[in-house]
Amino acid sequence: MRTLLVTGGAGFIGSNFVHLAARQNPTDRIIVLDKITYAGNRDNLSGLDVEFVQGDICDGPLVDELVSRSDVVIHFAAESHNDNSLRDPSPFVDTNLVGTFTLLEAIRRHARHLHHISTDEVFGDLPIDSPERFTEETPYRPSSPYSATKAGSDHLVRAWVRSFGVSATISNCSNNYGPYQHIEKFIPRQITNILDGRLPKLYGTGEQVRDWIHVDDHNAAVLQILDHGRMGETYNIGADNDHVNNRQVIELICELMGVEDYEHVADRPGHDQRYAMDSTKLRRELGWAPRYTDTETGMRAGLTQTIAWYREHEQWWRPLKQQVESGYQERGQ
Ligand code: NAD
Ligand code: TDX
Repeated sequence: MRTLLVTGGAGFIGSNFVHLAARQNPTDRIIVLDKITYAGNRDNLSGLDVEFVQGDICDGPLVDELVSRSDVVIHFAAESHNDNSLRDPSPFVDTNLVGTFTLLEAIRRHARHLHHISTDEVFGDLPIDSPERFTEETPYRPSSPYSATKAGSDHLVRAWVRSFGVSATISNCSNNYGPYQHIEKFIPRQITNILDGRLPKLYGTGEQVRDWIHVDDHNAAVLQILDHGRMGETYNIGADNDHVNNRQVIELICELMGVEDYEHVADRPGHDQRYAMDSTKLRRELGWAPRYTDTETGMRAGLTQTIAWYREHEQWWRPLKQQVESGYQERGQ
């Protein structure tokens, strides 16, 4: 029996992880540490037998006490939205850098294991038509305040491994979609726009490519790495969806929801063009494979399930909708 400390476990990916981990390993104890920022929701964990602590990963004494009672820390907590980081980078520096540093120091003191959740965005972007993919060896070249602070947090983890012998693994995953994703993000924003009678909003021409992966596939990989990953190693996670651009995703959502129109809105400044992950290492070493694979089968199935979830959980997203859209409207998006 292990005790898992899950930071950011009331957010999108973290709460899906807690649901999956509780199902897969019912004897594990789970503690969730979450500040409940605008992106967190305690109800995402309702019905689960977890210890929930509302608090900040930058709070040294609190983090120390929780780490001392845990065997493994799975670190999801972050400020996660690029558009917000362009408006105000300050909480990104606090949570993503100072928060990760605070956790690492507690993990070092108590000799626990850390799994750090990171992103493909640390590698920067590729040209739209490039056949290349990011590997674990690709040099870091982050573009936005969000991705720069995530890159910094990865560097901190590797430095603590090398300098202090901390036990840690890192995973860098591509864009996730699925239930409980905040409606500021691309896919749930468009689904809830349609449910709310608004037009879906595509930034610029929509040629940009994101390597979409269903959140359960991401979290299944994290569980594999926790159980079988090699100490100090990094694993890329991706589902080979790097042939689908934003325009095609919005058109697929429209098709699945029975509408035709969407509108082009102001582009994101410094918009990353293409992300594409090479997850060969994870597949070869740990035998992981995504269940939701290419556009025609996997992504269509994943989006259908996600659309149904937002349809059935209007009470979850409705209170957020007006404020999120007003914020975008102010920026012409
Ligand atoms: P999210 O914004 O939905 O959730 C973040 C959670 O962290 C929220 O519950 C929030 O309350 C909590 N939090 C924020 N600041 C905190 C703090 N100082 N102390 C404690 N809790 C705090 O984010 P997400 O999309 O679920 O992303 C989770 C992780 O996965 C992040 O590290 C992100 O960088 C990474 N990631 C996300 C994606 C994606 O597509 N969403 C892809 C790859 C990696
Ligand atoms: O309304 C929109 N219209 C639109 O065209 C929004 C919100 C986004 N977009 C575009 C911008 C991106 O090219 O869709 C793409 C996806 O946008 P986001 O959902 O904001 O994701 P992205 O910026 O790619 O970052 C995501 O993936 C990597 C997560 O938010 C990060 O946390 C993760 O690290």
